Amino acid sequence: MRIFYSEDHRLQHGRAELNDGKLVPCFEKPERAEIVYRQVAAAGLGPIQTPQDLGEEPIRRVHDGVYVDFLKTVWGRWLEERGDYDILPLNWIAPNMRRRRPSSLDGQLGYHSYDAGTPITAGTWRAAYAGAQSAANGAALLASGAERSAFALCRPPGHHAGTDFYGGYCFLNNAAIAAQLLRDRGAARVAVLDVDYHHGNGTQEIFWKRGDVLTVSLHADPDDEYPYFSGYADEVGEGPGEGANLNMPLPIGTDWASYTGALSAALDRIAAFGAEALVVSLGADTFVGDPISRFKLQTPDFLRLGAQIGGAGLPTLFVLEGGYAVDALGVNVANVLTGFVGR
Ligand code: SP5
Ligand code: ZN
Repeated sequence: MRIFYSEDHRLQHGRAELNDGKLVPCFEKPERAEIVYRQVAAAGLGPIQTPQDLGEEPIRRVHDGVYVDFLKTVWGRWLEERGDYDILPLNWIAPNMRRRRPSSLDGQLGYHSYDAGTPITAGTWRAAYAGAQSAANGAALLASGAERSAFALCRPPGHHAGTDFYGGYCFLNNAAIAAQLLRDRGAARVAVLDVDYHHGNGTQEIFWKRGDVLTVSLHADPDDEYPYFSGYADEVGEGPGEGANLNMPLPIGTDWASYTGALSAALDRIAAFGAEALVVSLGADTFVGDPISRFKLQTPDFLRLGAQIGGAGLPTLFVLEGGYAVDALGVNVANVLTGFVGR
């Protein structure tokens, strides 16, 4: 299994996010990718390489150009107008307000975001860009037929980022970029399976009206968990995309015994769809020890999770998403990949 990793992820190191009414140190921090790197190397999972630069085109295939330009330039504008501290938005659009893009910095920050937990720093664009390149490289490798599986060790994560918005620690939707690249390089139908604890609302939004990319997400019930306003079972897609989105909200406290049945149903749907390639949004925040999540998967369960996904028999790209119990994150992620390759 080929692994793609860029050290540029370190350029994203936000100081604080808003949690329980306090600014607390960011859960999404560089140590996450470092420990995953060490564990996949230790597990002998495959050669690890720095991604080739495929440019902005694969990113612009799923993200709005105005949004990409905003991400590239917002730090410079902020530094000049405000100063050298992390950017957090503080104004959003309520119902009956206008979805009109203001010219001001604060207006645009609110327009392009949806939470106060996702700081933009000096290196955010470069880090997110490098992560997107890892995902695009993994997809290109699968599309070439040279490998049946790959792992994009992306940081920051991506599945909460939509066409023109960021949030949930995500700026560029790495999994969506990979799925689109697989489509562009010949796969007629692609499935995205999201096993992160949180609903992959960005991925859902990007492919909402598309019938060629099936999006399936297993996650904590949004009635009681972030992102709250997306991820319900009755969200099925629209137009040509109707029926090509499947949400499986699961109760707080879900353990492997109940998770595996839901995963089996998700994989059945992917098989019925006729996907030629699979992108897995791999969050390990379903782990019992995760500091911000409330599922109960144990470390050996991640081997089972990987093996079950491997049973689908599809060319598969894993893309790293969440997981905040840093000490266990490396082993949990490596276990998924080890289970998948069948060792
Ligand atoms: C990629 C990913 O996993 N993003 C997750 C973003 C979650 N952001 C909201 C976290 C709020 C945690 N609040 C926990 C309260 C515990 N008292
Ligand atoms: Zn998550």
